[in-house]
Amino acid sequence: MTTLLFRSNADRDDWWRETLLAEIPDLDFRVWPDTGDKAEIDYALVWKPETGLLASLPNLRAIFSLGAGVDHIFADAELPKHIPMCRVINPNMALRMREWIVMHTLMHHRRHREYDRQQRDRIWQELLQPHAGERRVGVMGLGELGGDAARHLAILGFDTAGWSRSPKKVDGVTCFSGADGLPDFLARTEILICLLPLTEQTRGIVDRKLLSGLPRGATFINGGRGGHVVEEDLLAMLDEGHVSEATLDVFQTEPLPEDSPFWKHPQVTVTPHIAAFSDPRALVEQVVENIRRDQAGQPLINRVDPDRGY
Ligand code: NDP
Ligand code: OXD
Repeated sequence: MTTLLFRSNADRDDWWRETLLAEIPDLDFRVWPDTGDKAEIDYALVWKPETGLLASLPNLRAIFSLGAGVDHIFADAELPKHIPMCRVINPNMALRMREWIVMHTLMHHRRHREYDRQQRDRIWQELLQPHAGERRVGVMGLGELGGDAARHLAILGFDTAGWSRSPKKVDGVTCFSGADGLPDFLARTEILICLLPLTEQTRGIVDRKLLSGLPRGATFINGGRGGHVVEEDLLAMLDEGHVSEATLDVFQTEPLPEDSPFWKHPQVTVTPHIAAFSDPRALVEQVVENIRRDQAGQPLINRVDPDRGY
C-alpha cells in the first residue's frame, strides 16, 4: 500500500482523490489534517505546508509541490532538506505563463493603459510608439517559464534580453548572467519582466537600486513572487516617474490587502496570482510518474536542488 498526504488550499480534495486513485488504485489518499499514522505516509503533495508538518513524517520518501515554485515549501524552517522534492514543470504551465507575459508586454508596448484613459475621456488621439524591433524587453529568470516567455517575445519581434544565474543560450535572446551581467541587462531594458524563483538570493531583488538601473520611463511586469519586490521602492519609483507602469500578479501579502495602494494606483495593473495556473491533470501525470519511478527505484523527474532553493 502506498500512502500520500494531500495538503492544498483549493477545495478539490475529491477530484484529486478520484483522479489519483484511477491511476494508482491501491493508493491510501489522506487529506491533511487527517494524517492518520504519520509513519505510514510515503509521499506528500503540498501547497504551503504548515511549519514542521513534513518533518513530522518519519518515513517520507518524496515531497511534491503543487506549484512550479517551491518557496512555499522552503519557507518551513523545519523542512527535512534531505527528502527529494519535485515541482511542476510542464508545457501547459509554460503556455499559460507565456500568454500572460505576452499580453501584458503588448499592453505596455502598445500603451494600452493610456488608450483606456483616453476612451474614458472620449479622446480620439494616436500615441506614438516604436515597433517591436525597437522595443527592448528583458526577462529576469531564463528557466522553464522565463526561457519560454523570452523566446516567444523574440519571435514576436521584440529586442529581447534575459538574465540568469548561470550563462544561458536562448534562441533570439541576448543573454546576461550573474551579478556582473545585471547592470548592462538593466541599462538596455525598457520593459522588465520578473520570472525568478524566490530564494535567499532573489528576495527583495527588485528594489530602488535595481529599478534605478533601468532607463527612465521603463515598465515592470512581475509574474514571479511578491517577495522579489520591495513594494515601497516600486511605489516610490512609480510616483517619481522613473517607472512609468507596472503589472503585478504576485504580492508580498496575498490576497492583496484591501488598503494596498496598488489597487487604485493609476499606473498599476493588478491580477490575483493567476498568471499561470497549475493544470491539475498535468500535475497528476507527474505525481503518478514520480510515484511509479520511486517504487521502481528509478530517479524522480523535476527535482528541486535543495542547495539552490529552486
Ligand atoms: P526555473 O527554476 O526553471 O528557472 C529559474 C530561473 O531563474 C533560472 O534561469 C535561474 O538561473 C534563474 N535564477 C535563479 N536564481 C537566480 C539568481 N540569484 N540570479 C539570477 N538568476 C537566477 O523556474 P520556472 O521558470 O519554472 O519558474 C519561475 C518562477 O515563476 C517560480 O519559481 C514561481 O515563483 C513563479 N511562478 C509564478 C506563477 C504565477 O502564476 N504567477 C506560476 C508559476 C510559477 P539558472 O538558469 O542559471 O539556474
Ligand atoms: C506556482 C504558482 O508556483 O502558481 O505554480 O505560483
